Amino acid sequence: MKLIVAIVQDQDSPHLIEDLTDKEFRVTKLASTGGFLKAGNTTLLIGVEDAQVEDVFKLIEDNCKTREITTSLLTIAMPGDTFIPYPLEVKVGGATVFVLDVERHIRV
Ligand code: 2BA
Repeated sequence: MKLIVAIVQDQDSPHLIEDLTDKEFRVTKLASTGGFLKAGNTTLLIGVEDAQVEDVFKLIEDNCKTREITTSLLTIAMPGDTFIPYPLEVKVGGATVFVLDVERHIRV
């Protein structure tokens, strides 16, 4: 068995969760925050049999889009202790996915 940890953009998570549950996958949604942008994203925990991992990957690929985000994280120091925001373009991936081996799974 594998545990798929998928970090996806908030906009993509409702459709992805719907497709996963339609296909009878079990999924847990966690509200998370990206360390770099400090913006909200969604982390999904999906426990599946080994043979189902590719099916889940396909649903993630179908639902998660890469987007260009403009942020003002960068600031430029100006004379007189003034800082002006500088726009920074960041490409946020469709999804960041980790696949972990599950040693034991119990449902009681
Ligand atoms: P954030 O950390 O907010 O990162 C958002 C996007 O900013 C990243 O998109 C990447 O394009 C850029 N970025 C991140 N760190 C950077 C840095 N040190 N320098 C320059 N640009 C940087 P993605 O790579 O698609 O990541 C989207 C979100 O997935 C991340 O949000 C984070 O929450 C998670 N993530 C990505 N890689 C991860 C990893 N190795 N471990 C844990 N979480 C990860």
